[in-house]
Amino acid sequence: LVFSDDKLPIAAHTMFPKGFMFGAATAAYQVEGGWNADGKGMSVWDNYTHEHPDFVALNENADVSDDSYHLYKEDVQLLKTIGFQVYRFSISWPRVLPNGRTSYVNQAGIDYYMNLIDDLLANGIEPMVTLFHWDLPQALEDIGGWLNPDIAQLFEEYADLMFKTYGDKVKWWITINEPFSVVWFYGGNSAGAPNLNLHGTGDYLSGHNLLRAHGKAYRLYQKKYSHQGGKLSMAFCGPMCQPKTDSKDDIAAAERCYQFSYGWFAHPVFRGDYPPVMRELVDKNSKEEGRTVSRLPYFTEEEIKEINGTVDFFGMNYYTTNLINDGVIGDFPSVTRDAHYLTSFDPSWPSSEADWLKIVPQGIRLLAKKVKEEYNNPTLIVTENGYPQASMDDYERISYFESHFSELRRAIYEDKCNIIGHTTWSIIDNFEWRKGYTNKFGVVSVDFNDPKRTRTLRRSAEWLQHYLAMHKLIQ
Ligand code: BGP
Repeated sequence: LVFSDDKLPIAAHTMFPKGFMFGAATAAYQVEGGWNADGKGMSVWDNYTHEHPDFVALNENADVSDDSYHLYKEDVQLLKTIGFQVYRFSISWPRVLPNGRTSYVNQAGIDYYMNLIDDLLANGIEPMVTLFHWDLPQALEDIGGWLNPDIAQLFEEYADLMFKTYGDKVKWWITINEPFSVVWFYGGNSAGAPNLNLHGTGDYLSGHNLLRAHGKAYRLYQKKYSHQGGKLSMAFCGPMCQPKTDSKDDIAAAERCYQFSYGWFAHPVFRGDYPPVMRELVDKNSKEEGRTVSRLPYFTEEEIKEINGTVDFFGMNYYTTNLINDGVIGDFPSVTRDAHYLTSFDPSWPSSEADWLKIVPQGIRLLAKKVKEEYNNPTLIVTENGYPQASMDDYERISYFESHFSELRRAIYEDKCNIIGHTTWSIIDNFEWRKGYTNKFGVVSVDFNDPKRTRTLRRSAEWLQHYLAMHKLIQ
């Protein structure tokens, strides 16, 4: 595309503002493979998929996956070809610290990420690094994982090493990816490893320690590494919670749904404690169950000081919207029982190849607006957003991006949300957790039957290439 500035083919307001960053995202366990290469330790996902192969669709695991451990240079070239400016990837904690602890460092793992970062920078792509995207070292799961309060300090020590090693090159850090997903791996809806079923207790306890870990890592960065000038956040998640009807009860239920997902983690880091409605309901239910202590732990004064004000931007993962109404299923303790809401989909929302992902573009705008109102218009980056479609002619994915970009621009121009970037999930097809390789989120397809894991651009990659070229013209 060669347009000179004064011949921009489309009106400026149909584009994103100057400086808006486009990128793509992946996570270590989902793309790297090399599960035991060069001294890497075992993660909970390695362990769980080996011990329970039927946990994942078609009994797959990510032992090899995209083999990005060996083929990362191909990924970087793909990012460059499409025109992405940012690559959000995660570090595998057990690849750099096989036992989870800094007492033994795997130099080959350290080198791998250094090479990846250097290759990105050499190609003009900015790294955005997630420290924990679900592949906890098995050695730490063996001592209780996120249920063990000691994990906060172990995470801080791991983060310290990462900031020290990569911090002069990495300016964007995400401590924890989707803490609201992680809690289900302990609280039980069989979503992921270690797949514990501690309903209504393990979820709150793991969430508590995730927040403590994040707080410690943030404070450490402030104290020791602020000269590096980086920005830190979490990648928060949930569906957009839309009231099913206009009734007062459903509106309140949708609000509870938000506070028990995004709010669970965002409220503490922006405001210093759990959302009041969460505190109130879990305390009340715990009492009614005859417990002397609440299932939702309390932060100490010191922890509140440590956690309050520990995000430099809001990392927002948005895929879809749920309809929410007031109601409850079951009578045993659980998060959804505490939150007292039921979910459904509007039958008019088109479905994707993943049953949980309905296409609701306006949800991304409504969610951004909600975040603006809740936390005083923070800087916001859409850290994940994407669509599963296997076809090489993936026009539905193009339409998904087109419509979501359009709603995001409305959030920026009309609602005045401070949104500065978007990273697509994902650059390549990868191991989608329990769905294995059956859901394909890549704008680039990968042939998993081919030992070379050949990567081929889909139509959506070509569309993005043009879109991003256009975006660059106004920079
Ligand atoms: C997000 C995760 C990603 C990615 C994505 C797609 O929740 O952060 O790692 O996997 O969901 O969804 P799924 O893998 O469930 O199909």
